[in-house]
Amino acid sequence: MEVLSTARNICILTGAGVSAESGVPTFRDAQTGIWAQFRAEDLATPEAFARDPVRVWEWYGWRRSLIGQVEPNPAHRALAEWQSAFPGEWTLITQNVDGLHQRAGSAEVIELHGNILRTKCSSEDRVVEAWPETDEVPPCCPHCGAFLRPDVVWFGEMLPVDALGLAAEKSGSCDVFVCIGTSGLVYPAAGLPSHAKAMGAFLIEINPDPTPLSDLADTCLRGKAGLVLPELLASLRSAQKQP
Ligand code: BJW
Repeated sequence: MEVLSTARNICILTGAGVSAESGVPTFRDAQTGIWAQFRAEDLATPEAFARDPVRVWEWYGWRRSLIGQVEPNPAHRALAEWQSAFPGEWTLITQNVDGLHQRAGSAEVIELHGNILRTKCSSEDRVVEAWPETDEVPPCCPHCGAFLRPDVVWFGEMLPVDALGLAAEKSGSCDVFVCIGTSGLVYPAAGLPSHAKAMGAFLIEINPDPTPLSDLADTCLRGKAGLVLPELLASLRSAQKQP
């Protein structure tokens, strides 16, 4: 694709679809999605944690162990290879909390919704690396005694200010913006593609299914990220070899 071979500044936004082929369920698939089986209001809001911290802590423990058993897939690896070979400015923004981009070798990943593998204090917001062994569920912050919680962004919570600011800045200055495996329903992340487009970027969507972003996109590549991205990378490499 010519626009990608000539781009100087590329910005990528990924969502749960990129990790689907690793075996991590997406959120909104009608059959297998997390929200098809669990209610977000019961598990992914500050109010849910206040009501039932044990349930929320244990549910995240289950998801963390699931993620611990999977591996990055060809989509994660293709993005890491693309980044390391790219001569210009490259930005990878993810809504995913699973750390699979980093495990595949991507650097400086902007995590908009946190990381499920980190834990933070529910009162002071600071990341806590270790806490005394305990039978308490959830365990308590060793500094202030408040419950510990996963370092993810729940509905109704602000996104990390630095990450969102950097994501908005990079989206607004790229030549090409590529949305991969996201339903484009959750804001403010879902506003980044239209921001990029309004600032002049060429918008590409990679997703097997249409989304609200599809009408805005200049090109839609319909297919699984684990197939489309390695093919795209191979065609960019062969275009580079042409005299
Ligand atoms: C494939 C594939 C394959 C499958 N290859 N593709 C403006 C308008 C309307 C509402 C709002 C608004 N602004 C804010 C809101 C409210 C809310 C929101 O957006 N709600 C909407 C759902 C209506 N937003 C918030 O609450 C956010 N906070 C906020 O705005 O704060 C403001 C504030 C101001 C002042 C005071 C306080 C606050 C926070 C949002 C946090 C989202 N959190 C979650 C959970 C993270 C933790 C956890 O994992 O438990 O983040 S929800 C979930 O959705 C998760 C995801 O990151 C996020 C996005 O989902 P994603 O990645 O798009 O996944 P899916 O499943 O939706 O889609 C997968 C796609 O992949 C599909 O399209 C498939 O087709 C595709 N696919 N296989 C490629 N192989």
